[in-house]
Amino acid sequence: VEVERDLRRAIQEQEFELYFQPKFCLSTERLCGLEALIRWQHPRRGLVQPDDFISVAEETALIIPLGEWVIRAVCRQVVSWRDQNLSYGHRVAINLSLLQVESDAFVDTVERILEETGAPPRLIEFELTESMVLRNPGRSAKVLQRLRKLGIHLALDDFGTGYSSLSHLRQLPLDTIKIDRSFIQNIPNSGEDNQIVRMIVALGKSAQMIVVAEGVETKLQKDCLRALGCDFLQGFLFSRPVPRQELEPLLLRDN
Ligand code: G
Ligand code: G
Ligand code: MN
Ligand code: NA
Repeated sequence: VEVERDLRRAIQEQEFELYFQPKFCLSTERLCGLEALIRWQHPRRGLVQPDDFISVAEETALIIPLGEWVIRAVCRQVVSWRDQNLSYGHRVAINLSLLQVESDAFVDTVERILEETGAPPRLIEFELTESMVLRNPGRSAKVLQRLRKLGIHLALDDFGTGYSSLSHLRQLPLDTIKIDRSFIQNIPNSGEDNQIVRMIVALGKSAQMIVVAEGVETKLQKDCLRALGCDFLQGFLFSRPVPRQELEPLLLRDN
């Protein structure tokens, strides 16, 4: 209850900030996209990580206004980078919660934010998890199709940790799959995990999807992923999530 009140106040006071984690393209060896990750700049507690407040926001439905703030902030940021000639063309991924996707107003809200900010939809990506889309596959497919029609890219996050059947996956209009970091952790030493990654890459390729590896921390993992045919990687090896001020020099260098 305490946290809920605090969170409600923080949404009003706009105490949140976006960090950005770059993605790296294995073929061009360049930065090729970003994931937006929310942080709470708390007046007393300092920087609070999402694991410490997203679940409360979900339980209290505050994720609806908070999630809307994230989408609007990313859209504004994309436009601001374009106007500064910084990083025009790097897509920014936004994590969604189940409650957002299940709310009736979601797609309309997204459409309104795109219009209001003038952000090009092709520079926006939504990340959803398997459990989110499989709870109600029929309905999810409809929501995802509407989003995709707007021109937004769609990614399946933490892939491999859920129970997606291939037939369900094929019915969803996805552009990208992100291999969960638990499968990346022990490559190249674990033959079993190498095989799993190889299978996910093959699955993604067969559906013309971009395959991203998450949680890449070592050069050995990177080389292994390149050999396995993965497209992009994301992880501490290339960059941690960083605030805008630290990101912009990287974008400039990349331009
Ligand atoms: O940034 P970090 O790696 O600590 O993120 C921890 C978790 O919080 C991740 O699972 C991430 O998906 C989630 N998360 C980060 N930002 C957001 C957000 O804006 N919305 C939602 N729903 N989840 C987020
Ligand atoms: O669930 P999701 O994939 O959205 O979570 C993103 C989270 O993963 C963020 O909290 C981010 O800080 C974390 N992360 C990003 N790269 C790495 C990495 O290389 N290693 C580890 N352990 N965590 C990472
Ligand atoms: Mn994510
Ligand atoms: Na993930």
